[in-house]
Amino acid sequence: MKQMLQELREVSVSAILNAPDSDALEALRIQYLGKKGELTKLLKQMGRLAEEERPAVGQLANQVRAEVEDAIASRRAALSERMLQARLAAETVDVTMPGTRAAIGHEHPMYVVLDEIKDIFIGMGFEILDGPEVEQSDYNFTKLNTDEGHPAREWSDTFYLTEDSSILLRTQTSPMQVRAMESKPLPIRMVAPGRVYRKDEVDATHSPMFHQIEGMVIDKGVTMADLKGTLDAVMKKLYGEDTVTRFRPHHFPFTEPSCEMDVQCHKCGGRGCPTCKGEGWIEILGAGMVHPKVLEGCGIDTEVYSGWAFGMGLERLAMRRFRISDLRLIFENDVRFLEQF
Ligand code: 2U9
Repeated sequence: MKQMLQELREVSVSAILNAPDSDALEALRIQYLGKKGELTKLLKQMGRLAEEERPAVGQLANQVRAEVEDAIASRRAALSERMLQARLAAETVDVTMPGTRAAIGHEHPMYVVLDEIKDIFIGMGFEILDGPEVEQSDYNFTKLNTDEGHPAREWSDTFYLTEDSSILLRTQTSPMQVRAMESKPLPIRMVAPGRVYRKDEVDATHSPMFHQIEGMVIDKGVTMADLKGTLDAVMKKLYGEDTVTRFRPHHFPFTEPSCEMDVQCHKCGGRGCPTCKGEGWIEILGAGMVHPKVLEGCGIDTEVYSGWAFGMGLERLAMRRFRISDLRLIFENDVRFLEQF
């Protein structure tokens, strides 16, 4: 019996330690330790032994069982470690392999120009504000000294969202200046870029949605000289230090006095050429001193404070800068077009 147990120990431990995989190992466990296993069978025969032999054989049998169990545990650990290593080797990612690049498009030329303008104003101490494209008529028109009956408020020109004309798609980013005056402490130096909407038929120079950048300064003792000096400095930063500007009188409901600013044609130096359509000057923006009625409507004391504001269309600026002839190209977002800038 002792010899059989020792033989079983040798044969089983060697088979277990050489089991090729976990299935084979499990089969061996059942073969030796299972209910009908070889060790179990041997133990059942213990009854046939002489009384005095039983303790020693029993002890040996327990020792064999423990050794077989240890062998199984150690082989199981070795096999699972080997499996882990095999998986790690098989699933390794070679980070030095060239990847497949995702098509990420191209920055839009209009945003190239917008970013430059924003940087210039930030450098001058202005903050950039963002606001809703769905607005109240009050903020889009009334508070900007554009009362009911004004042609800009016509249903044919503006996208109204309610029958009573109280909610609309903003036609200018000016409501942001009103909101700033109502909510921010003075002084204010701000620019508001964003989308605006007007009922226009699409052609080479018109679109029902376009972009503006507007700006405003409110402080003590602000005059038209600040307006001219600041906008002239912005144009020199944008178009080069030799840029020449001029201001012409104009009319806007929300500014008084109002003006338009031109830059001298860089192509002909003001003599007149096809680029400036023979004018010598190219119109860039509208501006003016914020109308006292607008200031008062926002609760600002016009005895103490004054301000200036400007507005310009971004598409036109980008078209001029990159010599884009048709506005529709700006909105098509064809990557073959965008990649040229
Ligand atoms: C407040 C007070 C004054 C904003 C201004 C213009 C002149 C202007 C046009 C340029 C081309 C619109 O995109 S465009 O069609 N804008 O000429 N905008 S002054 O003046 C303001 C704004 C807000 C409270």
